[in-house]
Amino acid sequence: MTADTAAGTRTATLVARAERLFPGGVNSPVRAFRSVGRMPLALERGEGSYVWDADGRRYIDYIGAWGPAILGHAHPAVVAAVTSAARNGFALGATHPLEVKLGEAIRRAMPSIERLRFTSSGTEAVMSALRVARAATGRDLVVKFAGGYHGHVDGLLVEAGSGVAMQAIPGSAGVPGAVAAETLVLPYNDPTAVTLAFAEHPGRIAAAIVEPVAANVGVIPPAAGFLEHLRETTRAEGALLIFDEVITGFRLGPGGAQARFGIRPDLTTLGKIIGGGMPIGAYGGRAELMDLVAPSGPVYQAGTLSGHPLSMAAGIATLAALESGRYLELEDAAETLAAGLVAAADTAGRKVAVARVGSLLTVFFRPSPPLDAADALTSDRAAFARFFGALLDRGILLPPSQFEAWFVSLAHGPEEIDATLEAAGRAFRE
Ligand code: KE4
Repeated sequence: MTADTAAGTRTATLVARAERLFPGGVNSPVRAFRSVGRMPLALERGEGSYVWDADGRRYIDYIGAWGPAILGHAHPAVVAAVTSAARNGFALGATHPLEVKLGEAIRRAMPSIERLRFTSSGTEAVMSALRVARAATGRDLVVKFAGGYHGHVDGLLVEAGSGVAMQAIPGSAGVPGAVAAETLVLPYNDPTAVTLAFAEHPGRIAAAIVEPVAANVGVIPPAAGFLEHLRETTRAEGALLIFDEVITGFRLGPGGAQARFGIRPDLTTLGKIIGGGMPIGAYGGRAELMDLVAPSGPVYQAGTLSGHPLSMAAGIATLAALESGRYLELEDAAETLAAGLVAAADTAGRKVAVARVGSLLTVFFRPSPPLDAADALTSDRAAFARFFGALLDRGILLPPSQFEAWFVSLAHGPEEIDATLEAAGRAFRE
């Protein structure tokens, strides 16, 4: 045992070095564990439903790389596919056979995607889909929903403005007021607000972008009729409907949320699972919309590493391992976990609400499941932080925020679910 591998010190040393390198010591804010008041982990290995930190501690993992690891970490078929692709070189700078293979697999699974383009992140996919929508309609305004997270594009880093105009205000430093004002922020699951927004701004709204299942305020399912109303209203008003399926795509089933809820959006953004854990994003939809994109049309969008062969290889192997029967297994595991969490909380006399859609779930520390972001924000974050810490200390790693989804994978078997429920029962009682 060398000096720096005593319990916790290698992690502490790495975190300290990272803090001198990266803002907050991380390359993405949520990894800093700020909202749970614990020192962040440094994870250096994942296999199946387990991850190991820099001091060799093992955790059952529900972060799942924030969605991509639906098969579990380091799935042999995915590792083999990436390894073999790597032997042929990395990015080669022209169309690669693997891009065609993954593109065709996505189109087969999601028929609304007649044409698509790969990017290197979900944010780039969203930025590009918005640009296509504005070009296609000649309009500037975009509707999003409070609590929806669509990556860090300026126009969507906004908060609801006050006043009847509904025009947004910046939600981040560095976002110009004029850019924010091109976005309208509405309450999720509120059809009346959708009708009012279009009535308030006739002929000016290019698109509405929505997470068909909200997962960035914790999991909030669409209320009955909400997505249908959004589809009907955008169509009637000559605006486009963009489904941001970066999380739900290939998570809720092979056809994503659009298949589960029977809604055909005009454009869809994807990410995470389609890259199998490698950098990826994609946007696509109706052919006449996507043919507006350069070089076939006037909408410019580009990317050095778009369609990267190793991301394609990981995505192809992941989707191939996800034939429909596996989704039933996922549903069963997640339902067992959710039901067990409800029972464990009841036994401990804890008032929590467990929201679940497919293999996405959130334990809200509030008495009932939230219907929108405003509801979710009333959750008891301190109680969640204590719960997070109690589970972490028992080797269960949850996403370090009340407002994220737990990602159940095909590698979370009965043993891992039982261990999680055992630890949760003790944590609820603490
Ligand atoms: P990326 O640019 O992070 O690849 O994708 C942005 C994005 C777009 N749309 C939705 C619905 C998303 O959830 C995301 C990113 N998700 C977060 C997790 N809630 C990524 C985690 C992080 O930011 O570190």
